[in-house]
Amino acid sequence: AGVQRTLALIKPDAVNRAAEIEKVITEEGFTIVERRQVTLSQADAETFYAEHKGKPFFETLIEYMTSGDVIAFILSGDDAVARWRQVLGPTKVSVARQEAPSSLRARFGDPGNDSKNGTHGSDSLTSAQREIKFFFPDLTLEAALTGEGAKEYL
Ligand code: YYY
Ligand code: MG
Repeated sequence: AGVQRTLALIKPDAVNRAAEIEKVITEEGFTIVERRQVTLSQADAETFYAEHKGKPFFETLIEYMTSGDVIAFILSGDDAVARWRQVLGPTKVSVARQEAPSSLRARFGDPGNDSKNGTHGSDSLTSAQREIKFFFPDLTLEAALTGEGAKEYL
């Protein structure tokens, strides 16, 4: 797939373990191009997760995502979109612990609450472009995707 950029998030409950998660990011060969810690408003969270509006878990998810800061990253690397999803593991922490015990969601998620799975990753290049723009609106999309003018955290 070549070099891609993807949007990674550390969700509220896992922010206190950001150092460990960032270690995994770099050990897995991704470059952190941009990093930003933010508090999402209700409207922000609803926009970010608009595709899930109306689903039974939506309200819980929005409440959770606004319960504390999140840390957003633009990650760069070969086949970054699919490879970051692989590092995350399955959506449900209980499943992740069974099927991918070394995955981030197995390690940093809360198996008691499906919303609290620790980390997020864009599910496609199209989503990555939308999500990068959402968290880093001050970068032009081209800069966000090519790295021109971007900071590198190495
Ligand atoms: O893309 P991914 O994060 O792996 O899962 P999605 O199906 O897009 O769901 C987004 C988000 O919603 C998920 O990370 C946790 C939460 N969630 C939930 O609370 N309960 C579910 N049954 C499914 C998802
Ligand atoms: Mg998703």
